[in-house]
Amino acid sequence: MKRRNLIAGAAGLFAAGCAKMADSKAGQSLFDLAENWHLKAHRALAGKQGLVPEYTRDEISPVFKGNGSVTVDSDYYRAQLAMGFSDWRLMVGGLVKTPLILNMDNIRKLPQRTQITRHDCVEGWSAIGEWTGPQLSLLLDAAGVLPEANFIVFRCADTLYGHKYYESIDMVDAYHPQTIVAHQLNGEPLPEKNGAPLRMRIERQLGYKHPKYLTGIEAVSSLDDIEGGKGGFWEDQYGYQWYAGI
Ligand SMILES: Nc1nc2c(c(=O)[nH]1)N[C@H]1C(S)=C(S)[C@@H](COP(=O)(O)O)O[C@H]1N2
Ligand SMILES: [Mo]
Repeated sequence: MKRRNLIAGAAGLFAAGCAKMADSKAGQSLFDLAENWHLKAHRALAGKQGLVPEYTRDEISPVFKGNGSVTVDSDYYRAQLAMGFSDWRLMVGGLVKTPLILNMDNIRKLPQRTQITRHDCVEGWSAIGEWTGPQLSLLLDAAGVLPEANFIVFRCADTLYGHKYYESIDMVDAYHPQTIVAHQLNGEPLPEKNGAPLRMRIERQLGYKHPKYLTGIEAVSSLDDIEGGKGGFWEDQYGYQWYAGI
């Protein structure tokens, strides 16, 4: 509850809309009940999860290569890049009580987690990097994920081989303590090739599950109607596994 209070201010400030359900008193108490039940279920899940190994600064790879999209081919992105992403917007929506729109400043002002982890790509390379950003659970709690949400979908700005990049994870990974919305790599703002200005780190999953150029976070009940229906770009186009646990 304390953690909720910590960011309640931020959530109020950036609320993109208001939840109709919360209007009536009866609706509100029902809502609180459902929400608290859901929150407790998520917390119980998070508590059971192990952390992946974290490394020391001297183990950081000298080069963290860019893979897949290494930029975004749009005027909007070029303009954003030129002005240091001061106007970039991250939407948090879908099955949530209060949709949020956050800018980079909002994201940098949230409590941060820094972790030095190993990235493993299915193409056969790995790299160790230090990532910084708020835990995804903070944003989800600020928006108030509704009980019927089963997955979190990540929307990206880039198109790869003619298709929009996107990804999705279950609630266990969404609330995992090492799942963060990263805006820094090795103490610097994210380089363009690594997903500037925002990319997910979902540390118990393979590289393709870490979406770069993040524009939206969406809580959904099912993945069937999202893009190709298999939960991600590689899953839809090339039959990769949706669950890519390491
Ligand atoms: N938006 C977006 N996210 C993406 C990709 C991409 O092409 N577009 N490639 C994925 C793959 S396969 C890997 S291995 C990592 C690469 O991250 P890096 O460029 O920081 O090395 O990003 C993942 N996330
Ligand atoms: Mo990858």
